[in-house]
Amino acid sequence: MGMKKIDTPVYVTKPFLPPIEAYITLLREIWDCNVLTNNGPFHQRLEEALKTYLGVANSVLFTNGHLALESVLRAMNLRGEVITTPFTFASTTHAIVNNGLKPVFCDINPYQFTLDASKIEALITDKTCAILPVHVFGYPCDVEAIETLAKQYGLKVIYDAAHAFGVKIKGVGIGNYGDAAMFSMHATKVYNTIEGGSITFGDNQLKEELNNIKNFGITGPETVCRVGINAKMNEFQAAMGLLNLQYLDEQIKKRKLIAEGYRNVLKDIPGIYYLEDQKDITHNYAYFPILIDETQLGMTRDALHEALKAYNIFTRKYFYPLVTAFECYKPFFQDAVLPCAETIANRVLTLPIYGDLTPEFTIYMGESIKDIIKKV
Ligand code: T4K
Repeated sequence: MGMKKIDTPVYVTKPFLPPIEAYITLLREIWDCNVLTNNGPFHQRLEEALKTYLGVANSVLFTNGHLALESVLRAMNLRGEVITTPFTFASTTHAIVNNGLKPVFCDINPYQFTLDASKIEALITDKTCAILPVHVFGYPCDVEAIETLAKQYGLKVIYDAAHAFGVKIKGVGIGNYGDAAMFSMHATKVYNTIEGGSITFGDNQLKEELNNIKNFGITGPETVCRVGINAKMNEFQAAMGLLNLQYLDEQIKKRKLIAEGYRNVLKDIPGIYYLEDQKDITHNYAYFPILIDETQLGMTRDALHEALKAYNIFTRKYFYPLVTAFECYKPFFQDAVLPCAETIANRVLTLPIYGDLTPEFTIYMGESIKDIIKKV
């Protein structure tokens, strides 16, 4: 007799939605004032609210995280090579390439899966203009080492903080590091504006540039100063964002319980490794990545991923394959030396984590995995 299985599928994430009545109240305000987009009142309120929540000097909103990242690279007028990580979502690299820049891939460290800061310097050439690290899964990069290098070589640092909304280093909002940081507020994230993105930064000049780029380069009713794009956040997104911000701390607390639950059940399973909370870091529990040691577990990552489906658990292989293995990049990056990133990509699995999951589910996860390995 097998164990009892849950009857509804559990996916890697489930978007947070506020009570519908509360959203309808805000929708009425949109109906009353008839401004649907183009820097409307909710947009302005959300920009202020995010500055406070993230503890940053500036926040410029975008319709999604990807266009935010593309826009900030454009605003900085970069030319040449950008050192970045292959262990990320395609968006990071696409933002570089869509700006006519060349990505140079640096290996990651095996502990937090972020850029291995000790390997960056060897990749710097006279063409290097910037470093684009990713706080992957919400775990902070080695911001101090990166800043030291950037200062020494006069490079810009733009953090892809897509996963890191609300994360703090020694109490300082993670958006304060580097020349700019991009937060994704996509439905699948800890905090969502349906789709959305924000660029945070210190330099006030960047604000005008970003606002200009995201609105076609328009500077006045009859003037267009540059070749811009349309990447504006609309009022429906901004209203959702304002509302969701009220629930965020509670959601993060619930996620923390899930992370603790997982650690508790997984600690006894040889061959499964997970990340611990780090000293001095306020985590957001955006993702729960695990690493599979095939020999110890007695099965591969892929086999576990498949087997869990029979238990109605749908994990994801974030981030496999590496960006350098994608069809559109593979021919150009055959020579990149990325042993650690390759190992991690081959072993990683991200488990479901979101506020609506119950601690009981983490027990079910442990039992399911044990049931699976018992059978191999
Ligand atoms: N940089 C990094 C490092 C990123 O990870 C991302 C995005 C970006 C930049 C770009 O930011 P955005 O432009 O997206 O703001 C998802 C997200 O679409 C994407 O935002 C995210 N990273 C990436 C890691 O994950 P997919 O293709 O894996 O999503 P999808 O549709 O398979 O959704 C995952 C699961 O979530 C589904 O199995 C079910 C559930 N789900 C999803 C959606 C959208 C729902 O239940 N309801 C929903 O509405 O990319």
